[in-house]
Amino acid sequence: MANATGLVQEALAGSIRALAKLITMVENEVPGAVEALKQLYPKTGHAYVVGITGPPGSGKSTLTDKITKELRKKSYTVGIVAVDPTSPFTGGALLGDRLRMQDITSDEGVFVRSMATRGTLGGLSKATGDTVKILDAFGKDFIIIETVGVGQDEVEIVKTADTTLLVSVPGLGDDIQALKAGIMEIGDIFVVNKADREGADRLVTELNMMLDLGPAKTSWRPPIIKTVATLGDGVQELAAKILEHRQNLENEDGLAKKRTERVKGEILNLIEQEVSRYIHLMLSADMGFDEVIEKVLAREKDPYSYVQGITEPLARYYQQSKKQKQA
Ligand SMILES: Nc1nc2c(ncn2[C@@H]2O[C@H](COP(=O)(O)OP(=O)(O)OP(=O)(O)O)[C@@H](O)[C@H]2O)c(=O)[nH]1
Ligand SMILES: [Mg+2]
Repeated sequence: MANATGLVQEALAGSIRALAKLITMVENEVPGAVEALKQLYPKTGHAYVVGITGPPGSGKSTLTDKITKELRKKSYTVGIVAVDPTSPFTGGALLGDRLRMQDITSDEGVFVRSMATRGTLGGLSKATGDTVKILDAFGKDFIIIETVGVGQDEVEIVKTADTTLLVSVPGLGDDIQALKAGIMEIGDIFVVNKADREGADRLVTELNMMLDLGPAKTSWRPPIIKTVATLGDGVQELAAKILEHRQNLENEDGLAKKRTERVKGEILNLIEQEVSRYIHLMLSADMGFDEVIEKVLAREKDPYSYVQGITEPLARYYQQSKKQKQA
């Protein structure tokens, strides 16, 4: 706890070392992490967050590297969070990403951090969200979250993003199938990477057909951009589309709406987490829980009354607030 304030001050003054330490703190959920986040929170809200998701090996890191270079040309600073929900270690993923992002890691306007599974995916998405906040407070103009996969779980991670890029590549066959499984709607921009391979145009056509089938919710029709990330082909156009999407969101109030929803979700999540944390603390502390189980088993107690006893303060708080509101 003691050094949270010190680290926050150092980070806000520009210390990369303090920044990295703060991220490790939230990742490990050590005491003091929440204190640090509390202090950093007022400084957040400036960064624009871009999510990049797609199948393993589709070129997300290579794209991230190239997009970052485009943003740097415009003098934007960039934070990168590479999330790998499938890997229990950061080691391998980290090394690979470092190799692919070699020149940007030596650029002081860029900060790269890799994260891998720590316990639950829920924990990972929380750590990612917290890391984004720290990078935001640190002053990064853009934050790119790279995450592998096209499943519902990864969608959680991507929810932190203002603009989401869905990467696909020709020749995967089941790629379109995976996209159908309910994640098409999270894509603001579709990237067909490895366009040097056969089948890129067919994939573009297929994606277009699927977009036609989907509901047209807003004025933004997700564009489909072909890229060859390794050569940088199409990346300039892709970066321009990201900025265009941002402009569109700002014009249509979409950004404000997105951020309102995000804050709402965040508060609800925090409440749930805290309540569940205390319940588990209570149950693991020696508070006669075993005895309660015995009594419930013996039908001397019913589980409902026991739970009501525990949640009593919350119920009281609710009743009080309701009365105050009515008065
Ligand atoms: N031919 C071709 N190869 C590419 C292209 N983009 C990336 N690659 C190669 O594809 C491989 C995977 O690229 P990455 O950028 O690591 O892909 P990723 O999606 O980040 O991979 P994971 O993070 O492991 O899921 C590397 O060997 C890249 O050099 C491309 O446009 N064309
Ligand atoms: Mg990668």
